[in-house]
Amino acid sequence: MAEEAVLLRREAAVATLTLNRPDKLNAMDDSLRAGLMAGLDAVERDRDVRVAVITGAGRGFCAGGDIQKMVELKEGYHSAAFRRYLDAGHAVVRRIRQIPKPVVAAINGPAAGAGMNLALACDLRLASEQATFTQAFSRIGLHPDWGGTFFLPRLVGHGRALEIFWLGEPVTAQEAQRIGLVNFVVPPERFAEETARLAARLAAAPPLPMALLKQDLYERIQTELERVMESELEAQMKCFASEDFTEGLRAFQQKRAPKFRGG
Ligand code: T3D
Repeated sequence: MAEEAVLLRREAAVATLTLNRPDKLNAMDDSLRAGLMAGLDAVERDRDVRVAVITGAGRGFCAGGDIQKMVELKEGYHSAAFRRYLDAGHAVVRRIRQIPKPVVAAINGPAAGAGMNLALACDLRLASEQATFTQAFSRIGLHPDWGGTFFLPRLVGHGRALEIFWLGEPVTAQEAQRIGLVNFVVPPERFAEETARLAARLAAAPPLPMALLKQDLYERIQTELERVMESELEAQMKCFASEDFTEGLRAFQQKRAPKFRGG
């Protein structure tokens, strides 16, 4: 039987969703997106679960959209298929924000592209010192998605956000904490223990005010998030059709620097 793309484990009131494509640093594909949605649905349905934790198997958290999958989409060039693919990612973001329980990103290693924005969509972020955060989109000729253009400037300010988006350089865990991108950074050997400790603290809190606070804070900005995700989608459709995106994908696969010509 095929290994599940997202593992769901429940311990006391904490549900852990583990992204499980470790050989690809948990790069996002259809099975992983669907697994995340199913896991989040289960978290919402189960009255005994009070906290969800999203983490990655192996040495990565999530390397963003699967490059091979994007090559296939680009070769077939179906804009409707690409729109569905992007919509499915944005549905995960929406789900995380709407679940009336805390959702914690426990970032064990590299988080890149949509993987970084998945972490930003969560309510709190705890990172291992081995984690890195990369808005890798510009490196392959794409626009940020998964709500990244909404979340990142709100956390770190517009100037820093543009630097991170445009240069596409990895931000270390320590720097991420310094600029407000993550709440907690812990040494790798204490990562599991500290994740469990944070989740247990949240699980012990009174569920009703926790839920009402999340709803209250996010309701005020939900319309803006929706508007931003729609404009991300339109921008991404344009980038998807570009020659520079073809070059970005090719360069990643050939492990060389891309040469963008503006086409
Ligand atoms: O829902 C949606 O999916 C929407 C669409 C989203 C669009 C995006 O997310 S665009 C951004 C896509 N992601 C990237 O461009 C990031 C690509 N990866 C990296 O830049 C680096 O791998 C990392 C910074 C994440 C980590 O670097 P490092 O040095 O620790 O690892 P590595 O050696 O680069 O990668 C290890 C393996 O994972 C490697 O395979 P190999 O050579 O050992 O066979 C590499 O090809 C593979 N891998 C890494 N990222 C991806 C990937 N395979 C497929 N897709 C990836 N995104």
